Amino acid sequence: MILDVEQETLPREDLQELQLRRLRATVERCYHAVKYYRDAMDGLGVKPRHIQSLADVRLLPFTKKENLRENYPFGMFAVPTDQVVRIHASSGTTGKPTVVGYTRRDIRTWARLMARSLAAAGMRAGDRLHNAYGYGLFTGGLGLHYGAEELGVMVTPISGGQTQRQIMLIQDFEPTGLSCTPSYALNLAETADHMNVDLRKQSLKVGIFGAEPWTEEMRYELESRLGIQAVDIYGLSEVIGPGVAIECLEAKNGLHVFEDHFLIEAVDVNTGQPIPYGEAGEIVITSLTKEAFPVIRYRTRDVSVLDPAPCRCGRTHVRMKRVTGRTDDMLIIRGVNVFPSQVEAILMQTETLSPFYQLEITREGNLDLLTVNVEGSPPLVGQGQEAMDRVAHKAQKDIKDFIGVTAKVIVRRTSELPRSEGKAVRVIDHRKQAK
Ligand code: DLL
Repeated sequence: MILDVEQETLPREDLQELQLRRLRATVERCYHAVKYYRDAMDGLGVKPRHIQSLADVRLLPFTKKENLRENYPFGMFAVPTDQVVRIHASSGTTGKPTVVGYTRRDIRTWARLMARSLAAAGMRAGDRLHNAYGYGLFTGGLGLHYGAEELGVMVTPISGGQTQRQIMLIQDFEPTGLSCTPSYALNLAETADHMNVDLRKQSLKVGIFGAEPWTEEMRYELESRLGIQAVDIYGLSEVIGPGVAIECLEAKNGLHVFEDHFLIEAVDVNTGQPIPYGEAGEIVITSLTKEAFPVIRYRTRDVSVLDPAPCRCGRTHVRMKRVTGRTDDMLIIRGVNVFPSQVEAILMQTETLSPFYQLEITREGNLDLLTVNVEGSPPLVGQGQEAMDRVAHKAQKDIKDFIGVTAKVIVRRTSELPRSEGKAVRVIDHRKQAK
């Protein structure tokens, strides 16, 4: 059984009709139930009745992370708190977290979206999911969990950590699906190697990886080390959690956005003006069915490209290219913009390097220095320091040639860099810590 398949293959016109109906209802509700939205719309002179077509969404104000923070904790809720049955929150490295709420119906909607996500990844009732996304305020664990149960999949709610034990349980419970961050999947693969367990010979067939940027090179690495097909899943707590978009197993080429529940736009990061299909822009999302925490034109700060071309899987929903990173994760090193994932792609093309890496930024005088720490593969480390330095030098040159940024590459010995249990920390910015 593939759930709600008729929603995913709707002709565009029917889909847009549904979206408009839902958009109008959402705007109406936000205007009357949330002071923030009413004030913001009044400020622009926009009333709910002005929304006559989907393009009219552009009349509406953007919502930014700071607007959610200003209304901490429950000020953005569109229902009384006694109708809220669940809270999640994004970690908030600086100050207070961003709190989001769900009604009973929201939880149901989310579970169905996640069941559809798992179905798109090829999972079916009777399958088994090893769910190593973190449980707690983070939406990953419970999001995947409810979706698995909805689809009829047996789920192991293992969360992150205790990695050796996870390898044992994968052998014993014989899951067909693995869900976790790509960096944790790599940690699992390495731990299995240390335990002399060949994960390729185990039951796993599909990996559902997301919650952080990753590259095609990392996909190849994970697929070959785990003996699986890996698909990319995208979402954010402010919008619902995971369940906003996922790649289909058939094409594994861009993430289908669940457009019956989310209206998606790409805008210019600086001007907020719409960006045409096919060009990179900041993803902006309006929820179409959420009750407790609807969002209007939420600026995700994630950069992607939208592609409306039909997909071989038959879905008509627009696809977004994998997210290379958040605008606020973008490093500007001596005037050159660089996302950590671009560095990842280059490191992973170098066979003698391992996929474990971390970037450090320091300031010397007026200059920002980017240091790329990456572990060598065991055979390279075995050849000694000189060989490691040679590979470092080559990677440094590749980074300069392909990204245009000057970096210092240091090849480290095995296990010198931290292993991820959830979202990997890719950048340590000593400039910020010094402030
Ligand atoms: O990471 C929700 C999630 C859980 C998605 C499990 C997928 C799987 P937050 O903690 O609020 O929510 O972080 C959201 O993570 O704005 C992106 O910057 C980043 N992100 C999420 N998925 C991807 C992805 C969850 N597939 C933020 N590729 C988002 C790149 C991603 N970045």
